[in-house]
Amino acid sequence: MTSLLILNGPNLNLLGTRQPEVYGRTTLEDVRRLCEAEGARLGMAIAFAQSNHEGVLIDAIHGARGVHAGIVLNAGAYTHTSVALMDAISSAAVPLIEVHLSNIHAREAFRHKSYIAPVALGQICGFGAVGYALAIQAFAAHLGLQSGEPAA
Ligand code: CA2
Repeated sequence: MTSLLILNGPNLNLLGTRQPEVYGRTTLEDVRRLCEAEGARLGMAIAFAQSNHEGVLIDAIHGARGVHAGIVLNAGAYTHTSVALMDAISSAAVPLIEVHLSNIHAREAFRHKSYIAPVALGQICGFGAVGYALAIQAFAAHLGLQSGEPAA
């Protein structure tokens, strides 16, 4: 079965517990369940991980090669700083979709820069946890999988 890795970066373990005005009340466990449900609907296995450590995220990206058909990455604040993550994505050569809960382009200027975007298939931001489901749908289309829904 086609498999996707959903990878979450620093502080996202706190989702739903702090700053609900920015990130909502959905927890990371809720996001995991949403991703697993969307994967099941579209016929894809979902692996889900979170780390606060840049090197652990890099190892996960390297380890995805030959194991997962794609990666959905919310790199958190490393998005705006990490050339190392960008290089890992380039060298692993596993298709990747960048996701953010918030609309990073409507926030502080330092969040407008993404080191991930140039090496990603695309970026989804501003739709909260739904963005993860949209990224899984985008992978289903990109990989040429059936939606599971009867044609209209
Ligand atoms: O909007 C996103 O998904 C972000 O990746 C979230 C990052 C932020 O640095 C990016 O600019 C945009 C922050 C993740 C921290 O998550 C928290 C969640 C709840 C409480 C505190 C932090």
